[in-house]
Amino acid sequence: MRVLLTGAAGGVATLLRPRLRRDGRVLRLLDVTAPQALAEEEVLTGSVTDPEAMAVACHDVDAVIHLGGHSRENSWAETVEVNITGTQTVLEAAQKAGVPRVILASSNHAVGFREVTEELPAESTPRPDTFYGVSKAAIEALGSLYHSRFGMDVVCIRIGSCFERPPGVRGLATWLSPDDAGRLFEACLTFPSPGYRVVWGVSDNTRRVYSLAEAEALGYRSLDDAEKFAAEITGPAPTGAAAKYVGGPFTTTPLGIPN
Ligand code: 15L
Repeated sequence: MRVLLTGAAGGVATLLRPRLRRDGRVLRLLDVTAPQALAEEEVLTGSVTDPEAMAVACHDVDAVIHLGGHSRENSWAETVEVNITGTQTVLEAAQKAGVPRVILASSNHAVGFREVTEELPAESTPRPDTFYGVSKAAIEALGSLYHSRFGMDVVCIRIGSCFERPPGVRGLATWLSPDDAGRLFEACLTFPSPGYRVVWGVSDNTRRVYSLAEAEALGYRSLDDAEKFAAEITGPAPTGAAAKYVGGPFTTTPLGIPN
């Protein structure tokens, strides 16, 4: 099995790569700057916005994990080009190459203006908090289109906060631990014929507000809880809009300004 990772030099891919290694599986890494290959990894340099580079990258691939793109707020033009056009380019290349499954890295910011309530369903309709959030809602729509038109399996993961440790007090609710990320992406890679799905990417945190049911239906079982870091995490708890809404501080960040 060969799995293509776009954005392979980025933070989430760096956490995932060692956790997705399996006997008989080759990880093909693609990014604009090449990461150093580990055993059973292939490295390609190129942009997700380049159809030719994506055609080469998708050749002889069984699944794509699309992590490439801007991971924070940026100008509208950059966001459209890299995140939306880039995802369309990835899906088009995958479809043309006959890749049966694509996993798309969506984000909590696609629904950042939904109020924090218990067990927010994964398929809640978009309420983006930034241009970045709009791009994540758009990639979910693109995934739906490519599934419906071409029968590709497409799983969109609305990632909370995927870092080594929960980033701040909000992260105690939104954290996706690296090990749980490995378990979740593995479930998305291997669950038989998922069709089109949207799931939350979150650990089973005591303060969690995102539903786990949709990811658990794919076989994911979280074994981590951010609460074990609670005593070490100092800093102010979110207030105002940052506390009220799922997107936290993204709900007040200036639009279109890189941060
Ligand atoms: C995201 O979508 C970002 O890519 C990441 O950097 C974090 O800010 C995360 O959301 C979050 O909400 O914590």
